[in-house]
Amino acid sequence: MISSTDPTTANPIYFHDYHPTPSDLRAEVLAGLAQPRKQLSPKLFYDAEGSKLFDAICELPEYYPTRTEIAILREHGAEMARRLGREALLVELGSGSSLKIRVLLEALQPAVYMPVDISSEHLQRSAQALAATFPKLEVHAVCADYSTPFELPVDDHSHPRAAFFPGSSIGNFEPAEAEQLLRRVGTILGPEGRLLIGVDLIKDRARLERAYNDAAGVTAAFNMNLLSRINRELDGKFDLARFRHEAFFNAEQGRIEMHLLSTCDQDVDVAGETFSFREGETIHTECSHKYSVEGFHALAGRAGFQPEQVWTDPKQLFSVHCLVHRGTLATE
Ligand code: AVJ
Repeated sequence: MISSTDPTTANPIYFHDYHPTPSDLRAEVLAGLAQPRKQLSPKLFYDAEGSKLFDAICELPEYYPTRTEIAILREHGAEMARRLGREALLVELGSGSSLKIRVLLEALQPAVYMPVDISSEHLQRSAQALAATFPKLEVHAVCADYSTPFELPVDDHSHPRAAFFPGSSIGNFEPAEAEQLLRRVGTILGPEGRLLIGVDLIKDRARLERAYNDAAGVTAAFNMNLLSRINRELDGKFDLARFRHEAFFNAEQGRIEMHLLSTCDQDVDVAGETFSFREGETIHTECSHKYSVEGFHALAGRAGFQPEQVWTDPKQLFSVHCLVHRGTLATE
């Protein structure tokens, strides 16, 4: 553990590095492209360029989730803070949008803030910035992959425990994986710990599809950047003019799917291997699951959480849930 000695912040930042296994990009890409239905993980979107494009997506008029969630946090922050309790230990899963966490920190004023993020640089930068604005806050930055099991670096149960998982990031997981992830969050929180989680709501197809097919083409660029990244980092030979972005709502599965569609029959070399594409064949790059309030409550219940309160916006676009961890039956 390293504690920062930055003289500009009164409060020290403790940095806990669990050395999340550096994902082997080459192995992952080759395995994904070798599948009968080609697929790549949405985690791979977020190189420096992809992270910039994602920030731009959050500003798009069609992409309602970010601004709607922030509005819900602003409107109901005080009530959320009462639910989560005074002097809390607040864990944030993914240290993403700094604006959301700032709104919550202001309302909640926790004793300890513990962002968990896989990217060491991003984590250290945002932890420093937050420590500077909230000088009374004890900050423990944890570099870890929250999609795999890990323990908190403190064993102190004197604070009520709370976790914040914004952005509908849970939507990237298949429902069974999402349940498993929530179970692990429950283990970290312990009995009576609370989870504040942002979940995008099922709504009319047109609005959902517009959010992933914006007029300015930023989402298309974000999706296509995965091919550029493979070209840059793995000596890939993707011709970007022969692929296009595709995003649609799969109503049966309740999710937006993003794909990269080959516009012709072609062979593409990547890292010394050749992959054939038929015209119209796709690489599936992302699932973004949407839930009704009831549907999400059912999932949370299976993971050992009991719904306490849910806040939505007037148009019912997005939901923020407060769930309390009750633990699961010993027989499970
Ligand atoms: C960060 C996974 C919540 O699914 O809406 C935005 C990512 N992809 N536009 C989402 C995303 C395309 C986003 N999540």
